[in-house]
Amino acid sequence: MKSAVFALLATAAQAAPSTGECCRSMAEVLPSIYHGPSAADYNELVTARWSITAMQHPGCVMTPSSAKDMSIIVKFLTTMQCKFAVKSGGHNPNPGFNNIDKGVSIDLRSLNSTSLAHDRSYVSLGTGLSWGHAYAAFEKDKIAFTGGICEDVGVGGLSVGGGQSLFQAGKGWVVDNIISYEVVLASGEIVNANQKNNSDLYKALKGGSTNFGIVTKVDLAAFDFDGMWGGQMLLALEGPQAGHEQMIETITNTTVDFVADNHSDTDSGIQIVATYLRNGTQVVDIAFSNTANIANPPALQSFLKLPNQLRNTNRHASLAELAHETSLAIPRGFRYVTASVTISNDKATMLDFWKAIDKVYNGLEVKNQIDWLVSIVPQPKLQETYAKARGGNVLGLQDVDEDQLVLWLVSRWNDESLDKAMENARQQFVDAAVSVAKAHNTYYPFIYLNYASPDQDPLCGYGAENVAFMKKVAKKYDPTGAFQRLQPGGFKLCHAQCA
Ligand SMILES: Cc1cc2nc3c(=O)[nH]c(=O)nc-3n(C[C@H](O)[C@H](O)[C@H](O)COP(=O)(O)OP(=O)(O)OC[C@H]3O[C@@H](n4cnc5c(N)ncnc54)[C@H](O)[C@@H]3O)c2cc1C
Ligand SMILES: *[C@@H]1O[C@H](CO)[C@@H](O)[C@H](O)[C@H]1NC(C)=O
Ligand SMILES: *[C@@H]1O[C@H](CO)[C@@H](O)[C@H](O)[C@H]1NC(C)=O
Ligand SMILES: *[C@@H]1O[C@H](CO)[C@@H](O)[C@H](O)[C@H]1NC(C)=O
Ligand SMILES: *[C@@H]1O[C@H](CO)[C@@H](O)[C@H](O)[C@H]1NC(C)=O
Ligand SMILES: CC(=O)N[C@H]1CO[C@H](CO)[C@@H](O)[C@@H]1O
Repeated sequence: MKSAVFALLATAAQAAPSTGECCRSMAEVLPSIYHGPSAADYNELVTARWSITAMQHPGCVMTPSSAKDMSIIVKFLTTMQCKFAVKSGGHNPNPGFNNIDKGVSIDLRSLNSTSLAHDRSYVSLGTGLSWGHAYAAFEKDKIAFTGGICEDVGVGGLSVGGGQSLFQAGKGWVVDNIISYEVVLASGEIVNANQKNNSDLYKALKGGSTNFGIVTKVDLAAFDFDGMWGGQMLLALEGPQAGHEQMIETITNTTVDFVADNHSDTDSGIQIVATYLRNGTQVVDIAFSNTANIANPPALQSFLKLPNQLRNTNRHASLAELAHETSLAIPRGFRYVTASVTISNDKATMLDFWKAIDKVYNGLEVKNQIDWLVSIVPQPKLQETYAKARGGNVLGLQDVDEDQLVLWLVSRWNDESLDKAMENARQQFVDAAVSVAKAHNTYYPFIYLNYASPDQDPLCGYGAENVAFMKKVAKKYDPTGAFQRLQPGGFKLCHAQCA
């Protein structure tokens, strides 16, 4: 195998090769994990994406099942100068972020190993796993770890993008719980990045996304866990006990008070989703969690008393069950846009934010063809304090001295002809949120990369110092800039236009 690889590399074309040449080489060196357009599973592989906007037509798909496979693939692609894309859970909806027209698509689905350290202090997860499968795999061991709140989201995307979990207040970002990354560099070399070895790469990967290499495995801090309490409460925005305006104000007050006052109960969490459906239904969905398995904890009492309740599924359940329930509201099969803005945890800003984005929504001509979901994701400043113990990250939040809220737009539709209008609506959402926050002096430049629209610049949001650091690390581990030039998907350092 090895000599065949190098023989092919030696004859690789000097000029940019065609997709056909790249895929023929892939088929030749790794036939058992090669899927060309005529393969029976090609269509399933290229459509395995959360949003239809992410579906494209690569020349071929590779499904490496080991770091060694990945090393051969990457070495080949970088030597031949072939374009490629990388996909883990496939949840990023931005066109081209996890997929590619022509080019080689690398699907991580067969990197699905799970193991528990002898001392139970960490799990090792292949980066092609979904979080739902990862949680379920360790239920019998009574072990849990930070990870996605929805079941289908991939280990890969969260491990290099940040990672918001149900353990946010108590454990911090997913990346702050990663003990070691196994990474394939542009040269094909397989390295570990952790606090001892390649510690600069380790830090840069914690938020730096697709700029350094392909992560094949993570060691993630784990802890004893035997189930939790949580579920969802559905509230009518216009109902018998309260009208729209009063509901918005009450929910806003309750949320901001919770985020401000309840760091002491780091086991309890909430996420608010205002949901405006195409049929006119307007509801607020609140996802609850108590990871210490305490039912109706004091910290969440004020939410449990909110008016206009339509449904309440709170109960004792497993992490995997709750990850399943949370996923139901944002299923596959639609075209989606997402975007995100970060603000301080402030009531007045939030009230003006709701007004401003209702105006955006109500101004859309296509209201009856779209669903419009706006999430409020608490970011207690406490969550940023965990980074330091493992050598920091590049998110630029370590010195934040106030609680924040991440505002996340998720909007969906079916008809491709609405794409432009929805990209516009997404921009209007961002503009409205930013201008309200700036007016209240509560705007913060951090943009959660995994929620960002392609028009946003989350790398710059990490701050100039982190951008400079990431550029240095990218140059060291990828001196020819292969991940900048050959993997167009994702937010790239070479395109970061920081003010
Ligand atoms: C329904 C839904 C629920 C969500 N819930 C959460 C949540 O609970 N918490 C949260 O933090 N975010 C959440 N998100 C946002 C999520 O983090 C992003 O969508 C993220 O991009 C998904 O990761 P993925 O692996 O599924 O996606 P992919 O689209 O497969 O990957 C995302 C990006 O990361 C790159 N990438 C993936 N794996 C690797 C790797 N191993 N090495 C190098 N680069 C890689 C890809 O090339 C791509 O550019 C959610 C999104 C959706 C749609
Ligand atoms: C992991 O991936 C391999 C290769 O695709 C597959 O055969 C196997 O069934 C997967 N294992 C699990 C637990 O999904
Ligand atoms: C660091 O690298 C050395 C040499 O390659 C290796 O022996 C050691 O196990 C590595 N340590 C960690 C924590 O990865
Ligand atoms: C919300 O909080 C503000 C400021 O604390 C207060 O003035 C207002 O009355 C509260 N509104 C509701 C509906 O609780
Ligand atoms: C609107 O759609 C939702 C979800 O499909 C459904 O639950 C609800 O009953 C519908 N409402 C109306 C008024 O038709
Ligand atoms: C505003 C709020 O919800 N405060 C609660 C925080 O948690 C304590 C106990 O955990 C409650 O007593 C407060 O009411």
